[in-house]
This record gives sequence, structure tokens and C-alpha cells, in this order.
Amino acid sequence: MCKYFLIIHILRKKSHPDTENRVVTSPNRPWWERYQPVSYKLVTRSGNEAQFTEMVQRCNKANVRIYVDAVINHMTGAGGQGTGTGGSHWDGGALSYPGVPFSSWDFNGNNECHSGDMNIHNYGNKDEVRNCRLVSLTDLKLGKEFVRSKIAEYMNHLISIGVAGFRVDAPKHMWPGDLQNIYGKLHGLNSQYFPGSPRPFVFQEVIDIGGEAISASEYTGCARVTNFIFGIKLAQVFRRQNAAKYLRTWGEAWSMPKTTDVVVFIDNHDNQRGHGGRGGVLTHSDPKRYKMATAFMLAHPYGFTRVMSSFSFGSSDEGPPHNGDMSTKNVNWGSISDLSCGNGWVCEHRWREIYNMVAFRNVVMGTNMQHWWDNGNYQIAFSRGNKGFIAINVETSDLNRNLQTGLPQGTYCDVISGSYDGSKCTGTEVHVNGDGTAHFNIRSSSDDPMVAIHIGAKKGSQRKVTT
Ligand code: LAG
Ligand code: CA
Repeated sequence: MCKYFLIIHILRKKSHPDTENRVVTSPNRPWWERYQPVSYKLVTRSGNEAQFTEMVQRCNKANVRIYVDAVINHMTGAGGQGTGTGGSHWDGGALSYPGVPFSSWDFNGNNECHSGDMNIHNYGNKDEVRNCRLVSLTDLKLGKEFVRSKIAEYMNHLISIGVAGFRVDAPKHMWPGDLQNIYGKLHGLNSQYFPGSPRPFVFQEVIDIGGEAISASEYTGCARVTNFIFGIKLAQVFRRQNAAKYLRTWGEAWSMPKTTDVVVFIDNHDNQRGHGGRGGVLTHSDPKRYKMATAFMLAHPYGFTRVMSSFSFGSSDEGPPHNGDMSTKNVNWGSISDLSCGNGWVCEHRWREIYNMVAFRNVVMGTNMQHWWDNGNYQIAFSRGNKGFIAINVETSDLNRNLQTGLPQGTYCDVISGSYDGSKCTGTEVHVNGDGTAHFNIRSSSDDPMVAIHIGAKKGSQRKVTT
């Protein structure tokens, strides 16, 4: 039942809206119907509450944490009525959602929203962005105690099931004070899986690429925010529109928020298909550049990283792979040996270059970037303390030289071209000399023009299962 996408480093973590949603038939069951809740019942195309609970428990036992995508700003589109995926009636004209229940009193109206047609038009006006309707979605009155308590009840129910936290949808359209109030109502995590019941991990999907009245910095007091500039800027570098040598100062110096305030990613479910936050980012459809950008992200200390995992699609509305009854197809295991996946799923997180770099990140955690080297243009390399080292060739010519890795002497497995299987390297070996230098030969025409080594994949070391 692990049909949820999004992975973050350290432990595998996944998120997706899980509440009953509107059934959109035109276009035919688009992925985005999930962003139109009908109630807080846990019944969707991915399964019911019993199946969700089973997934969370099973994943927790395997150290895979589940983060729920909480859609709490709005309910369905304002027009129409129908029956949701859990059988609840909804009426977007009458503002009636008896499955919660919410009624017209629980939504922002003409007193709060002054845009005329109730929709958001002017992103230069904070009141309008927060009190009016985002793409005509009925806007909840989060200042009201009843609404806040229903939302907190829903989130606390998920916490009791065993989720580890939340991706909060559309925070830009909610007042930070209202969010703080709701977060304050949340219980500590379920002690059965999280000893000591720590606070849930919350990150907020604030799309801030500048030029608007509301900025992500208004939300960092509550919890982390998504950094949308990150993927756009890295796409420019790996598309050779901005020299890789500038990545030497990657991070806050690039007008991005503090490292401790952000979740970073190369692409997400919206911008990989031209929805929220625009396109312009690298995706699985450009695998060579995508793997390089993802490897850089995972090797670099900035931010809390998230790895995307997708299904393949033709049109930007197309929903997930589904069976005849429209239920979401399982992500099968393809062949166990190569971890490939099928049934229309892409599973970027099962690409060796990506999962091995997740292990790299875990191994080098807590170290700084050191031994930066660049060729003055598109070839770069750096170490993470004395635990890991990466060299990336975005140049159109080969990289062939000795570099200082900062690592102890020994033979390391390049975790891009292969893995360390406990005794030998299945890909290329890198020999680090006593003075920390090693020779690198990275052809620009290679499928993966980069090499990454770390002390967890050093020949002779104990192999730990880290991914
Ligand atoms: C998000 N983050 O802040 C989600 O990441 C994003 O995927 C959500 O929009 C958005 N906020 C609202 O939750 C998605 C689609 C929209 C879609 C919306 C509601 O990107 O295209 O709108 O979910 O399903 C669709 C139509 C609109 C229509 C609306 C209401 O595209 O034309 O007005 O439904 O009927
Ligand atoms: Ca709102």
C-alpha cells in the first residue's frame, strides 16, 4: 500500500493528501482532485483508513516515516455538488460539507474577501491572497475556533495512527497566526513509534520566488518552508546556463533562506508539470541532468532534502496509474535485483545514483563542505569533512586529473557507477593516496558524469544498510 510519493533523506518519508476528495470526471480523474477535500475521512483512490493505518504501521516498523499532505486552506471548487471518494455529499455552491461537518458559516465570505468575485486576482494584496478563493476553492475561515478545532482533530487523528508530520498545503493562503494556533493544538507523536512523543515535523509549501506581497519568511517562525528557488537555480546550472563554479557559495548567499528553515528539492508534483511554482525545473524526463542535480543536492549541506518519486505522464492533468475501477495501481517491485519499478511509476528514489547519494548524505551528516575545487567553469568537486567526496563534470570536455578528496587512504567504491556489496565494488573503484589525493577520469559523454565516494562504501568497511 505504499502508494504515496516524496522521499526525504535519513529515513524514507512519504506524503500525499489522504482525505476524502471530490471525484473530478472532466478531465478524467486528474491527480489534482486530491486537492479538493470533501471531508476528513481517510478514503481516497489510494485506499481506506484501515489500509492507510496498515501502511503507516508497516512503514514505521521499517523506519519509513509517513508525512501527510494536509489540505486545510480550502475544500472543493466553489461550483457544483456531488459525492466524494468516501461517500460524503458536498455542495460547493451552498458551502455544505456534512462529512466534516462544515457549513457556510465556516467559510470566508464578503466580510473577509473584497475581490468582487471572491477569487484571488492580486498577489500584491495580502488580505486577498489569504481571505479569498485560490483557483475558486471554497476558502475556510481559519480564524474561527470551530474550524481550527476540526482541522486539529483531523491532524491529531493522523498522529494517533502514527504519522511523523505534515506537509501543509497552500500556507501562503492562510494567516501565520491561524496556522500557529492549529499547530499549537497538535499532540506529540505516537509514543508507540516515537519514544518521548516529539512534536510532529511540519513543513509548509510556501511558493515564494519573489515579487509578491507575501514571502516565505513570514512562515519560518512556525516551521520550515519549501525553497522553490533552489530547483530553479540548480536547473540553470545543470542546463549550462550558469557556470557550476558559482555553486561554491551555494546556500544563503544565493538569496535563499537559512539552511535550518528550508526543505529543498529539485522538483515537486506541481512544478514538474508546470503547475504551482511554474516549471523551469529538471525532472525525471531529463535523467542525465536530473541525476546530476539530485546528486549535488544530496552531497551539499544546505537544507533538509526531499527526493521526488513520480509516475510518468503525458498531459499535466493525468492522474496516477490506475486500475479499471480507477483505484491507484500498486507500485510493483519489477525485478528485486535492480529495484526497478513498473506499472507506470517512475520511482526516481530507486535509481542507484539517487539512493546511493541518500546513503552518502546520511554518512556525511554533520560535516562541512571542504576542499572545494573547480576548473573555473563547469567542473566542480568538494568533500564533506573527511567522510565523503564528489566530483561533477558539467563541462562538454572530460575531467581527467588528481584532486584532493580529504579522505583517509584506501580504495573506495564510486557509488554513482555502482555500489559496495560488502566485499567489492560493482562499479568503478577510486584509490585515495596517503595524502588524500586521488585520480579522477570523468567523461562528459558518460550517462552519469560524476563520481562520489564515502567512508561507508570504502572497501573493507562493514556494510551498513542505510537506504
Ligand atoms: C498546492 N500547494 O500549495 C498544491 O501543491 C497544488 O497542487 C494545488 O493545486 C493547490 N495548492 C491547491 O491545493 C492543484 C492544481 C490545480 C487544481 C487544484 C484543486 O494545481 O490546478 O485546480 O489542485 O484541485 C483545479 C483546476 C482549477 C479549478 C479548481 C477548482 O485546475 O481551474 O478552479 O480545480 O475546481
Ligand atoms: Ca485562505
